[in-house]
Amino acid sequence: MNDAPHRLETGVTSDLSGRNRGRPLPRVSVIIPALDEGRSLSVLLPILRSMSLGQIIVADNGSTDQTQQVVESHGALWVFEPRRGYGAACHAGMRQLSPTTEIVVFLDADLSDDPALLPDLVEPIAAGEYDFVVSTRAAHLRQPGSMSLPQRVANRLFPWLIKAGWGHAYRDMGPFRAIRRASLEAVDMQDRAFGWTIEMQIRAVELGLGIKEIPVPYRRRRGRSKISGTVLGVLRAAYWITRTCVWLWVTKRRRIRRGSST
Ligand SMILES: Nc1nc2c(ncn2[C@@H]2O[C@H](COP(=O)(O)OP(=O)(O)O)[C@@H](O)[C@H]2O)c(=O)[nH]1
Ligand SMILES: [Mg+2]
Repeated sequence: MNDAPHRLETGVTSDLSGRNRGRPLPRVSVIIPALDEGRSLSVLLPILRSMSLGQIIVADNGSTDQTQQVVESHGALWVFEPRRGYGAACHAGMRQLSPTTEIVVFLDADLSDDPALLPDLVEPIAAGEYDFVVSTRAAHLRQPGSMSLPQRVANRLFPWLIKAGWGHAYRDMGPFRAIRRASLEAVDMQDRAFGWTIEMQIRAVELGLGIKEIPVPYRRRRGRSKISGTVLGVLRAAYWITRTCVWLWVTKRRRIRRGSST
């Protein structure tokens, strides 16, 4: 705890890199969906390597930059997934999980989230208190410009929809999240596109998982946005998130009619 704090670009400080030092996390594996993120991965991967995680898996849908070389040169596992999409990449990463993995962390490659906070997400699960820990991009910790307008709208609208449809009040849909492996398997993720984060959150509610939200700082991404920073990306994400909500709602109604709970 006396180690020099890790200073974020937001000006917020966190001493978690110090807290983690000397405490390996061999049963924790991190999955990073990445598309042309070689530059940010060259900063992100050494930080993750210093945490002695079980596996660092980077799932790539055909980057044309140095992503593969950067991943391999940092001793992480590069996984190629021919089908485009955030969910397809995360799913490809899940297929590579080692049998010893007990907690799975999902983290974007763009350095918007501070990887030094990983132990904060993992600890409530390791302690047996929760099954699913989601980051909340807290307004007071956000670097100006780190979230686009569509992202800010989505981060109000969709949690409201989840509250209306499933009764659980999430504050956000932060991509940085940790989940017990057994819970992830029970969740049985179906989305292969951009409904991935909301599907996990809704299914976690349906399954009655212990859910915790942790406020985190959020920084302006490095490199070019693939989702919320482009018109096509926003339309695609809005379509898939809405489609996922509708599909889960219909499935839930059918289950209720059949009289089964999950
Ligand atoms: N493998 C893969 N990764 C993707 C895809 N789209 C986005 N990503 C990655 O998913 C993360 C989030 O994407 P990003 O562009 O930051 O979205 P934003 O935060 O909404 O602007 C980043 O690590 C991207 O590289 C995709 O189709 N395939
Ligand atoms: Mg991003």
